[in-house]
This record gives sequence, structure tokens and C-alpha cells, in this order.
Amino acid sequence: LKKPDAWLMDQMHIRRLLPPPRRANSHKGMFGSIGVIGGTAGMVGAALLAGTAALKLGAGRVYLGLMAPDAPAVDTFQPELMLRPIQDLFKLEQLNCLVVGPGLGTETAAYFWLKCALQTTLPLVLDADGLNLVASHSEIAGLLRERLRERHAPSILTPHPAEAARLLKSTTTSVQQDRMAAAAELAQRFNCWIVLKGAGSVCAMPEGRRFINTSGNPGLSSAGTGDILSGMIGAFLAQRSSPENALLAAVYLHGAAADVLQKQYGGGIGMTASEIPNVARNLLNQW
Ligand code: NPW
Ligand code: AMP
Ligand code: MG
Repeated sequence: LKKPDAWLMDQMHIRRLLPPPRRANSHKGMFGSIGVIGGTAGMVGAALLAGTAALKLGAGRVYLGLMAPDAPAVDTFQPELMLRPIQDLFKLEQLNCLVVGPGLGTETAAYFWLKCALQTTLPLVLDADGLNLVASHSEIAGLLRERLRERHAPSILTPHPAEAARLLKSTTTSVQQDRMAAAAELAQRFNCWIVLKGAGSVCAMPEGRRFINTSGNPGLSSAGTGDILSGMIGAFLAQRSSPENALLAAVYLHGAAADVLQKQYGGGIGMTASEIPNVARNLLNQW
């Protein structure tokens, strides 16, 4: 029998990958700590969205390292988030994973922090500008690509089609023409777990297996929904899911939450990223 080119993701499959219900005597230390690095001036919200998503999907503690010099000391809408200078995140002993990229920007300091993150032995989610830095033509980008390929700890890359095109030195059109091939090429080239986002996200594993997501809708085509996804993957990594389970569960649940919202509105217009984590949390608890 020929092996299938890709497996379709559905609720039956995904519910088995979710973190188990909590024991009566549990405490926050059991659910892991996550560090999010991003949020340059003008895009602080991207890091806040990722951090909030991580909290709502069950991470025990969420630390944010923000690039913006005038970043707030607290998010008054989500005061559970611990906002720290980026260097302080690297001094924390109990971090279980890092998410690097939401609103990170592409200044010199951003390269430096990404290099520090790649040097850790923590599972890493790279999104948005984290990917753009790796893809850039600058001298240090070559070193970042090498560090990424040689990491022993798992790295999950979550490009949208334009970010994938930058990483592959290709065009968005050609990525979209063969999304399965683009995702597999990225997984192989960077020795990473890949989520190639967009309608029917393609998830590719480093050893070659691929999955196609069946949840989600065009309501997700709005600012910040990708930042939410990176925080959701981080939440599952912090709770000790394997990279494969973390990304499959987060991708499916993210889309399923959008499907619930679309039904509520009677359409996808005007869905906002901030609405997704609460609904995803409800599904996670109910499934
Ligand atoms: P086009 O227009 O078709 O050529 P960028 P970004 C393409 C932060 N954010 N199918 C499309 O290209 C992020 O975290 C901050 C096909 C589109 O124009 C990043 O750090 C927010 N094409 C930073 O902004 C909220 C697709 O990609 C181009 C596609 C830049 O990230 C917003 C845009 O990509 C944002 O998250 C698809 N499915 N999806 C905040 N509140 O602080 C995307 N494209 O140029 O990489 O810009 O994704 O906005
Ligand atoms: P980003 O472009 O980084 O903000 O990520 C957008 C998120 O929304 C990804 O998870 C995409 O897979 C998802 N998304 C965007 N447009 C659609 C669509 N038309 N159908 C399903 N999912 C979508
Ligand atoms: Mg994005």
C-alpha cells in the first residue's frame, strides 16, 4: 500500500492530543512556564496576544520580554502576564519553552535576542519577525540559520505563505501553488516542525509526515490571529506536550474556536484575534 501524502486533522484525532484534565491537587508549577519575546514599538500588542493565548490555554506562568523601550510594566487587561526586560527571561530557571517573534521587529537587538534563544536548550516557537530575521540577507542571518538547523531542542516554525516564501527565497505564489511541497521543504531544510498557515494549514514533521488542518475559516484573516496561534502552541509545549502534539492540537483548536465564533456571528466578518483564546479554552475543557 502507498503511504498517504498527508493525514487530515479532525476532532477525533486531536482530542487525544490535548493536555489531560487537572488533578485535584495540581499547582501552577505542573503546567510550565513560557517566555514570549517580541513586541517592538508599534507592535506590543502582538506579544500581549501571544502571552494571553498561552495563559488561556493553560500555561502555568507566562513571562513577556518586550522590545519596545517604552513598553508598559503591566497589561491592565491581563495583569497575570509578567512583563520583564528581555535579558531577565534568560535568567529564569524554570522556563519550559520560548516563543520568539510576535511583533519582534528587525532591529539589531532583535537579531541578538533571537541568537540567545537559539542557543538555549528549550523548545522554541519561531513566528513572524523571528522568521523574517532567519530569512534575511544580513550576515548574521546565515549564522542564525546554521544555529537553527543544528539545535538539539525542538524548533517549531509557523510561517504564513509570505514568510515561507522569504525562508525559501521563493515567491508567495509559488508557495501557494504547492503548499505540501513548501511545508516539507521547510521541515527538511531547517530540521524543524512546520506549520504553513492559511486556509488548510499544512503541518510538516521533520521526518516527513504531513497533516492538513480541516478547521478554521476566513474570519481568521485578521490582524493578530497568527500571534495567538504561536502562544497556543507555546502553552501546550509548556505543559510538556511533544512538539508534534502541541502544534497539531493548537492549530486545530485555533481553527475550531474561529468556527464557533463564525457560527455565533452568522459569518466571519469582523472576527478579532482577542476573541479566540476564550473560545479555544472552552473547547479544550469540553472535549
Ligand atoms: P500579499 O499582500 O498577498 O503580497 P508580513 P505581518 C501575505 C506583527 N503584527 N495567503 C500577504 O502578502 C507580526 O507579529 C502585529 C497568502 C500579506 O500582505 C509581525 O511581527 C500586530 N498571502 C509583523 O506584525 C497585529 C498571505 O503576507 C503579507 C497570507 C508583520 O507581520 C498584526 C503580510 O505579511 C501582526 O500580527 C495567506 N494566507 N497571509 C499587533 N497588534 O501588534 C499573509 N500573506 O509582511 O510578514 O506582515 O504578517 O502583518
Ligand atoms: P498570521 O498571518 O500570522 O496572522 O496568521 C493568520 C492565522 O489565521 C493562521 O493561523 C492562518 O492559518 C489563519 N487563517 C488566515 N486566513 C485563513 C482562512 N481563510 N481560512 C482558515 N484559516 C485562516
Ligand atoms: Mg503573523
